[in-house]
Amino acid sequence: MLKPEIEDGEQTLADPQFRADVLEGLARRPRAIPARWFYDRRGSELFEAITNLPEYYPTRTERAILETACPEVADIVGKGRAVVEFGSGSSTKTPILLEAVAPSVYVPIDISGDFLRQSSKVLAERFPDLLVLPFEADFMGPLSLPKTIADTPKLGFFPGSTIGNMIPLMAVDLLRAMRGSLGVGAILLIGMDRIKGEDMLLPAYDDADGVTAAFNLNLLERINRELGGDIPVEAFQHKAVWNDDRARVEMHLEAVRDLAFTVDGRSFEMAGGETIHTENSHKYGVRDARILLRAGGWTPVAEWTDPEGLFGVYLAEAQVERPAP
Ligand code: AVI
Repeated sequence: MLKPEIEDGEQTLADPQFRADVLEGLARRPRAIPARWFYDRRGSELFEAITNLPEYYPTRTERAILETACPEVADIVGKGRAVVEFGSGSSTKTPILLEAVAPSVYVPIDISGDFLRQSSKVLAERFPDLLVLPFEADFMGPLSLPKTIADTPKLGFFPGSTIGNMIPLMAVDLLRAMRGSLGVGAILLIGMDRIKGEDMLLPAYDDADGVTAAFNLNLLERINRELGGDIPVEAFQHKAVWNDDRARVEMHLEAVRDLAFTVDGRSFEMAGGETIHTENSHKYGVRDARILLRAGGWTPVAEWTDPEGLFGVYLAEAQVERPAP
């Protein structure tokens, strides 16, 4: 049993952006709340549990690919780069890369300062000779990286297919922003989950033990706790669907009956069967991934997959732009 972050009855000070996103998202049609709000302490623990589920193939598959790919990455990019990881979290994949490319500096970027300091400490202990410079920031916006690494060639690292949680418009914006932060000549190592059959995709987002359901429903519990809501959580069910047109798995919270609730003093009504859209997880075929990278200003230079072709890891370079043929 995972321990809840805050005991029942205790209320925390809400992030104003969380309040705004929830109130606006519940009022609009279709209703939708950004997936970034899943990750309070409990949500992060549940996500960690998801990554170990038998149905959730992406984490173990990408880790296995990186074991093979990282020594080859080192051959291509050389040693001594500054590794900049976007949304470092508590990744178990980072040591695989650090072992292989022997960076001079490691810069993990994360919006959650606590999490960042904790995971940086663990890494610094494991790599005592490595300079670790944690950087607390929202990597979706423009970044000015520490001056210490201004003249060091950069290797960006963005594993986990987190790019898939953005609609393509935002994904391209992010790739361009990364290019701007890391500069021309930088290299990016990025993971993207591939398109595959629903028989494999849907269980990955709707597991038999209900961990993903708990992860999704925790958003409602967080709203109740932090925004003074009275949403009847038991009247919602987790739903995962494959949207073939957009090549993405969508997660929704579906009202199982007509219901009414308040959040932050605002009243909402939902009919039975209506949903709140909570996450998109886009999947990219090999060519889709290459086009996405190029649209974001990155030229693919190498790629790896697993024997079943479930997941893709791509190495791309921020080359000088050549807009016309
Ligand atoms: C973090 N992200 C890449 C996960 C995914 O697969 O889209 C989040 C997740 N949602 C449900 N399960 C996992």
